[in-house]
Amino acid sequence: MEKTFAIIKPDAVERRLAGKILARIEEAGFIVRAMRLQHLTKREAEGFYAVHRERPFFGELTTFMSSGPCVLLALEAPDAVKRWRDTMGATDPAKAAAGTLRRDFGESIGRNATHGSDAPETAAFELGYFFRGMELI
Ligand code: FUP
Repeated sequence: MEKTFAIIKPDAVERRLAGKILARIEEAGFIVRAMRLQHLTKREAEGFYAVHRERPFFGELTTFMSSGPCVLLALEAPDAVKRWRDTMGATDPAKAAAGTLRRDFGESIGRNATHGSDAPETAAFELGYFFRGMELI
């Protein structure tokens, strides 16, 4: 079993899609191991996305991610990192495959409903950024 880190982003929580997305997560075979609703501060969003700080969309991204509450999740499944990326689909909802969460629920490349770690090392950093060890046993 592997763990990955996921976010139901502010655009989806605001549109009351968190329940539908959680149902899709469970139907896709993931076990929810930790979960919390949290309205990130701008600084917390900047720390989370620090790898993107030189990108032109960094300001917009961190303003959006701190614009309302998110659902923070630790998901477990065999090959969870890749499986969750496949379940979400491509970053841009217009390019995401049919049946993926971003295709079904994303509004734009920025407001794309969900986040998922892109590699096991990233998942370790991101899980540790938001959850304490005791929450993940
Ligand atoms: P992903 O791993 O699919 O979330 O995509 P990236 O790591 O490339 O980008 C992180 C987030 O930045 C995306 F979820 C949305 C945002 N983004 C933009 O707003 N504009 C872009 O051109 C690229 C990404």
